[in-house]
Amino acid sequence: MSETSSSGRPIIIAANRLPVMRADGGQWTPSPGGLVRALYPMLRESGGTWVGWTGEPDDDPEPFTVEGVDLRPIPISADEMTLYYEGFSNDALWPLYHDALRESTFDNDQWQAYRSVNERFAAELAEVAPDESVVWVHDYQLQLVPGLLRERRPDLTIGFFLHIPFPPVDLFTRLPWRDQIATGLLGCDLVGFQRPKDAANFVATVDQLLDVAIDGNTIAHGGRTTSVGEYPISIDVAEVEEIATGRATRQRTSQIRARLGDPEVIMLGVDRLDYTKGIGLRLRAFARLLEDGRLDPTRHVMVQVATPTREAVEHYQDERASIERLVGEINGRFSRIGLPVVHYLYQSLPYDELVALYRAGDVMLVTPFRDGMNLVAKEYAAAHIDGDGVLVLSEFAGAADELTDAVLVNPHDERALQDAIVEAVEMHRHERRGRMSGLRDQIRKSDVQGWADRFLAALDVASTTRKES
Ligand code: ADQ
Repeated sequence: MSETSSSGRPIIIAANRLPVMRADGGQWTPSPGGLVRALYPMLRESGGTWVGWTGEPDDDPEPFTVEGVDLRPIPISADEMTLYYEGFSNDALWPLYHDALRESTFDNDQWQAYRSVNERFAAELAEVAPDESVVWVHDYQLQLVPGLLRERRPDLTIGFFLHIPFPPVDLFTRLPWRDQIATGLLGCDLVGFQRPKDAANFVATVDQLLDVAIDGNTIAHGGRTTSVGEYPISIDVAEVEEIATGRATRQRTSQIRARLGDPEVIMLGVDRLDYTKGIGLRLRAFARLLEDGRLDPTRHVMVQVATPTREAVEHYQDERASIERLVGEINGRFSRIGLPVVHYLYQSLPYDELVALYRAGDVMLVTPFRDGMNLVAKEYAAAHIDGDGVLVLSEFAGAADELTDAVLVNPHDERALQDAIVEAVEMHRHERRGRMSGLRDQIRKSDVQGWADRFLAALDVASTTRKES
């Protein structure tokens, strides 16, 4: 880990959510998740701070400390949660940034709430950030924060990382508040994206919309510069491997296989229940393969775990209803008593259980229409310490740039998806092992700690460049 990346300066993280949750006894504990694990030790050592929402509407506790990290809650009301979070963030920006897979709602009240929550974050950051410190802002809910903060605190080094794709110019420019969002991001010294394509889309966007001069990955505007680059995020590989190696996990994996009736091939899907993830698509492909006799319900079963998410947003309610209808239809048609052919869980599972499932999965289906990165694909490869297992991966997931040993597929092409599933199911052991070894080599090269280190090192360079220019 290289705290040198920030030259020993304190780091302040801003994200929609704080990295802690209330345990059963009411005390705060760090939330599970790679991002928290990557950033927490660094914050502890740098005397850092995290600014974010507790996740409870109208919750406004005093600042507090967990394991040496200073936590600064930003209150968000129930109304703001509807307008800023469910509305502008997840019903305007999210679909627009994911290929406009659903129609965005553009509503001025939602925009005003987005702006006012972003202002609240910027005001808190301006107050807590020590002189010359480093502020790292995360994701699409907070795109105005860098600009608002730069106005108040020109001394700060400000970075931003977008976890989701940045759309092509023609989509982004649909946004009625496109200039404000683009200008907000230019408050940064460095804006980081998952893929080169996202960075290129952003550069083309500001070039079209704003008065800027572009030189490679540097954007000059109003007497300052902003650098742009790609920093593909990863997972805590060592942690997944450790869980996967454990005795309890091995036992649980065998138990899962037995409970599923010891089928020849277990196909697995693990996603937030989001319309970008292509869950219905893969279920339909599975059904078609059973119907055509290319798969056999007595030998091939599918497990789909879908995490509840954004349940108040209509597109999500529709997506859930459509997936659940599909699961019912497939099971009604192809299951036997006591042996469903699709096992569907609409639940969030503990990480240990997920890793046991990954290990049980012979074929992992990751088929999003569009995804910033997709960590599930990387977790699957990390969990397969046995060196076996096949990953079927959409070309439209950011992870496809790196995980080239997966069976890559265009999920919009139904026939190609069916063929990719059959290819994975029938793949010879030798080829499976060769591909899995390639996947595992790849993810070991860059874990989430390396990602954070690379971003912060580049941020350091970008802020030095800005100060010298
Ligand atoms: P997400 O869209 O949430 O993230 P993803 O990258 O797949 O998508 O991460 C999901 C995480 O949730 C994984 O770590 C997985 O283990 C966990 N998870 C999934 N289903 C679960 C379940 N049922 N129970 C418990 N945990 C579950 C956004 C972007 C992605 C980008 C990440 C990180 O949309 O493209 O990869 O941020 O930048």
